[in-house]
Amino acid sequence: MLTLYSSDHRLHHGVELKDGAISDSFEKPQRAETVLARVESTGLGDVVLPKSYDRTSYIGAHSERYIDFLASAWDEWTATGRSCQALPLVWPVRGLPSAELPQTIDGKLGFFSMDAGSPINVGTWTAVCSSANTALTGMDALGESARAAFALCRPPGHHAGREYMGGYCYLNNAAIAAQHGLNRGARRVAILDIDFHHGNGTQDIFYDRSDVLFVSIHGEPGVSYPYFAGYATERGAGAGEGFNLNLPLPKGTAMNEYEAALHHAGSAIMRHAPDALVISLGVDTFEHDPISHFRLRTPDYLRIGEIIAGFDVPTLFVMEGGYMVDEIGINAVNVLLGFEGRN
Ligand code: OKP
Ligand code: ZN
Repeated sequence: MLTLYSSDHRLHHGVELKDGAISDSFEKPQRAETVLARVESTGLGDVVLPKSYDRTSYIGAHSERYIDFLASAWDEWTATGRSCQALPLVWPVRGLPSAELPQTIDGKLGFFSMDAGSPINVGTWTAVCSSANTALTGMDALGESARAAFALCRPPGHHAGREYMGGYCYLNNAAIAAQHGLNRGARRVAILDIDFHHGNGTQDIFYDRSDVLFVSIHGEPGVSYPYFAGYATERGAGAGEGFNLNLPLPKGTAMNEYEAALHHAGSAIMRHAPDALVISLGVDTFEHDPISHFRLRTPDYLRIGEIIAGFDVPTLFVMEGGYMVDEIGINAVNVLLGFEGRN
């Protein structure tokens, strides 16, 4: 399987508000480097650089004004005399009356975010574009008739909505790749999100559309981030009704129950008969993940890959979360090896 990877992800390294104190983000460069090292040591296949794409390739999944905001946020922030990372501090929650776009960067940061989990630094936009381009190049590989490809994206993308960042995410790499597949002739695409956290951003982007089926298996929102999306009752709207499938599972879920959910997801995906399948591949479902609450074990990831291969759809794997840095490489690549029948 071909892997797409750019070291430009290193240009982004952020802070995180953790237990009330500012510290180093769990979402750090070493994550992608550990996965790359495992791709190489297992001989998964060639590793190639992503191509470049212009900003128009991100539109469709995102609005133009959101992309403009991301591209200029660092300059607007530093123009106010600040040199630390940019973080939002105020949000337009229920009950606040204005939907007007603010004119200054402090207002824009809140307007275009769901939480304070996506800091903006000097290299963030370059890294974010390279991550999206990695996913786009992976979709192009499927278009050139590869059976599968692995977009080793960083930063992740699935919490980023049409007009907001959050949860370490800026551009929604999986959604951008899915839209690109449609632009290049796919009639229908499915996205299966197996990150521990609900892919609220991907759901947001395709909620009213029937050409993209979104399926997510995740920790139940009553007790798991992102808390405000991911219930089974969210089934899509308008033309998209029935094309959004949430499969929330309780804390402590292990492979038995997880596997049942994965088969359920598989039936929905095969019914959709997509020309391409995008997997939002998070391995924070691991038993020792520091921020999540499922109990999957290392060999379970081989089985997950094997089950996904059984859906028999050209498949693009897009890297999302996974914060147990020592094991993220082994677990993520196990999914790919399992998919290829190397288990
Ligand atoms: C990103 B991805 C929980 C804090 C949650 C944000 C988590 C973002 C996860 N104690 N902070 O889905 O892996
Ligand atoms: Zn996650």
